[in-house]
Amino acid sequence: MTFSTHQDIDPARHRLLWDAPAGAGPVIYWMSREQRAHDNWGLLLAQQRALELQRPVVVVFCLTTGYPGANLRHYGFLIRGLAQVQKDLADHNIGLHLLQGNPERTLPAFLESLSCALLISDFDPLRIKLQWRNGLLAGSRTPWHEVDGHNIVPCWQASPKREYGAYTLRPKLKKLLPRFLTDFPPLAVHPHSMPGLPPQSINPDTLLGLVQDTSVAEVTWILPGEKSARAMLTEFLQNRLEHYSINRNNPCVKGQSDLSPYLHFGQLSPQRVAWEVSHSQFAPETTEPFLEELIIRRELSDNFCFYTPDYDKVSAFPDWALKTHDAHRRDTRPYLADLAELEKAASPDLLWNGCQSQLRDHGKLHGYLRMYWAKKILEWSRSPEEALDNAIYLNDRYSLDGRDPNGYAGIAWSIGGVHDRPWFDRPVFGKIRYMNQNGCRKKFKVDLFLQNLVEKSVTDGAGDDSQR
Ligand code: FAD
Ligand code: FO1
Repeated sequence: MTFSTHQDIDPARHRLLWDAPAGAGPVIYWMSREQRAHDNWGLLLAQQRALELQRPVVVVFCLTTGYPGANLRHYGFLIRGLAQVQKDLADHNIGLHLLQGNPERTLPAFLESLSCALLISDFDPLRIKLQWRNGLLAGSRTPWHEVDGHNIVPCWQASPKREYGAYTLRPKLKKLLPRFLTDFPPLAVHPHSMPGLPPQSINPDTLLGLVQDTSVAEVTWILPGEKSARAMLTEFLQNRLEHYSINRNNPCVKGQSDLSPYLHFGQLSPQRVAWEVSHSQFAPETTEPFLEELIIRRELSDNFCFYTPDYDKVSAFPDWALKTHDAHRRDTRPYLADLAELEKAASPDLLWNGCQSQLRDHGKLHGYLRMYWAKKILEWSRSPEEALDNAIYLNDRYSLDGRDPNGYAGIAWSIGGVHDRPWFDRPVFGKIRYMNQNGCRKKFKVDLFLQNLVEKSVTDGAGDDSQR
């Protein structure tokens, strides 16, 4: 297989973080957000540079078993997916090396020991990733490029500032999409082998034994890894894309793609999804609603986190939302929930309890209900601060796709009016957009949703590891 020429990787997809003379060893790709062998701009750039320099490519992943908010459910998905990436990369003569521990502690010695020629890493706007990156940059001796393999239009190219909403980001993305929404070149079998670094073999069961928080079980309805992700995409294109706009807001129907866990762990490229959808048999009117979510809404979330360092704090809310929250701090709440009650799905609201059960047992709450779930937490909390903390805690702990810019933006939208506008003033919510159960009853059959949930928990085996 021949490798495509340099111009295949648009230089605007990456940026130089640190300049220094190249070492004599391999090009190293530090995989983190993009956990896949294919359709991965970071890995493709590493291979391109290694071919120019006639060097091996080494991939390294730093596994921190105490990643904030993560537990067995998430590590199971991550580690089982990574084991598949390792095998796939081995078939391309590229080793994936796992370092256990915080990258700031483990990565410098690894780079040094191999005389790294050039380091390539994944862009990620989340705080922990910036801490890792900035900590490492302080002592860096290696030339280092960062690649945005998650956004179709690289986050820093799309906009130089925090956007007000989808309506301000959309035209900017649409202008740049013809340039960036391309197909990917294939990953080649790498011609230069890495001497002196014995191949590793990831054993998921051994590694999962190291996970600190084992209190939330893995789920079995979705299989981890790049192959399963592609199979889910194919199934969505064949069976569900056509009716997405009608079905997506109905939690009684399987109308969404269910791709978010794969996208969160980087087991599937959003650009691959967008490419396949826009080259499907369906007319633009059919595919547009899905692409609006996948591209505009998702990239708006990265824009929010990238330009808002306090993206998970009330201080990230717009001024009008801060003012309206202050004006309603003393309003009487219809019910005051504490975190333990919420976590147990023991509120007086059966629909909310159903949402929380789906999140807790299934590991993914339907998209429409996520808004209802978060807005009720606001209504029942002593303050917007408490509401935000509890919603983020529960989402990150139970959702397979949690700990993601989409989650921080979605919760900030629901509780703090981020990317939204002021609505009519009402108790507790102030001018934050209101939602209640009557609204849900107009949209879908609430009782059927609750009944399906009970039946599903019997047949699903959610949390039952014996089915793996
Ligand atoms: P589909 O409807 O099939 O959409 C395909 C993809 O488009 C999604 O995987 C996602 O990448 C993107 N997308 C869809 N809706 C949105 C949206 N509103 N904002 C940004 N991107 C979107 N998404 C997460 O990935 N992780 C989270 O933790 C998360 N938490 C949320 C919390 C709240 C309170 C709210 C209101 C939304 C949250 N979302 C989150 C956004 C959205 O609900 C999910 O992305 C979607 O339901 C995932 O299911 P799917 O892949 O089947 O979606
Ligand atoms: N990224 C890493 O580089 N190392 C980890 O050990 C790690 C653990 C982890 C656990 C749960 C989770 O949801 C994400 C985790 N990530 C880890 C990061 C992840 O791959 C994504 O980059 C971000 O969460 C999305 O921005």
